[in-house]
Amino acid sequence: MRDNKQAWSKLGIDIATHDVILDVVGAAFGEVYLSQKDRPAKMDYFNAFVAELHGKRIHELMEGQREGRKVVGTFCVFVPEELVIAANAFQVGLCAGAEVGYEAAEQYVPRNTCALIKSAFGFNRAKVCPYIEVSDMIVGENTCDGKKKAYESYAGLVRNLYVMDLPQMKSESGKALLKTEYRRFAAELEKLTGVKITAENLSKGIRIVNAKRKALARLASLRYADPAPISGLDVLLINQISFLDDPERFTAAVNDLCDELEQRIREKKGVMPAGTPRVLISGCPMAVPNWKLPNIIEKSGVVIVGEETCTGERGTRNCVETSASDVDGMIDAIVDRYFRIDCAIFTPNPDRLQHIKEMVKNYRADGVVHYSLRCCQPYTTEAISYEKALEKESIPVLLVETDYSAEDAGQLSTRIEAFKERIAK
Ligand code: BJ8
Repeated sequence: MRDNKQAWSKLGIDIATHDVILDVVGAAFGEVYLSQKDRPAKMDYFNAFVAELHGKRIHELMEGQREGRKVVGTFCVFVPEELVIAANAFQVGLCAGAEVGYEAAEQYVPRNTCALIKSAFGFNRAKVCPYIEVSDMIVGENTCDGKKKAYESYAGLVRNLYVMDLPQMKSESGKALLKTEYRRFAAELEKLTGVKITAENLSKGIRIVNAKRKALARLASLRYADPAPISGLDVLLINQISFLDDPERFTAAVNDLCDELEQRIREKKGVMPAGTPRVLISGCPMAVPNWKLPNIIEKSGVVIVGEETCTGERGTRNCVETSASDVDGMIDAIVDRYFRIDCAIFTPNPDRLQHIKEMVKNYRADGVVHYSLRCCQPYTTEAISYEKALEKESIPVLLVETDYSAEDAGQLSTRIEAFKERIAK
């Protein structure tokens, strides 16, 4: 019998505060997720994962550590899971999706820092994220200014912070930098785990992560259908879980769900009626349990059919090419894949706008809700020119800037209602 509290105590979790947070997340999950109508039955796997968010998976990671494996915690989709798996380590995304420990966080980062960064500090200071505490190494990355400066203080708060430099331009020298950094990361992983990265284990890592991406791409393509066979809320949840779950088990669960969705499409069974206004969400990532905006959108009778975010297609599209047979060639193929991620930290960043347009077409979206976290310079800045460019092509856009608090929920719902009127067929 698993004893969660014993495991959390071992990790130094503040049990009392953690209990309160789990209660709040559990209640929010019931209200946001379990209240949805006509959910696919195979969502049960993902519901169960949430019920055990800090339980079963943490035990698995700790069990792995007892067998000598290491845990690598991350905050960004630029960290190549293929290398982590090759080094026989676990990769997990870290808690950064709720308003927790802000007062303590503001001792390290300014008040007007985006919610995601503040939350990462808050979870650490409040000692309520077992994924942070179980990590043998945490990877930071030089992406936006907020993150890159924040890691300077974060380094003093966690056991083993490793910072990866990342390019800011899609140039030859930018790509060369990414190659250098992925090789340096591979060497660091070898040092951490004592496992040499070989052609054999790296091709296994590539195969596992490619399979996960293919399953998510399959799921995404099923959302072209009208009526939409699954809600945006559910797909967001699946994407959030993809950062935590065992990749092979997760892939099987997603493929299972896709089988059910294909059947639903044949039967024309949807989560909302055919003809419901459809939107694409584009912008900042939504870390678990940040479900605020999608919940407001779908509760207003608009269905989300795609996510151009790092907890959506930006993070999962494109597989690593598999023709290389040596480690160097495989790392090159990994670089090729990741260098295509069109995060707003790149300048200029025309691929992202192009991708939004393609998604609008493929998913038959009636409009785009652009979501930025307050104080996020890269995404709020791109939002301005993207709105103009999309509206020029008659794609309606709603710009939303928000955070993790519930304060603006009423105002957001009013704006979504008005947007719904605008895009209704
Ligand atoms: S690849 S989007 S996961 S950096 S919201 S912290 S950008 S101020 S999260 Fe990201 Fe990697 Fe890019 Fe994706 Fe800064 Fe903006 Fe905050 Fe952000």
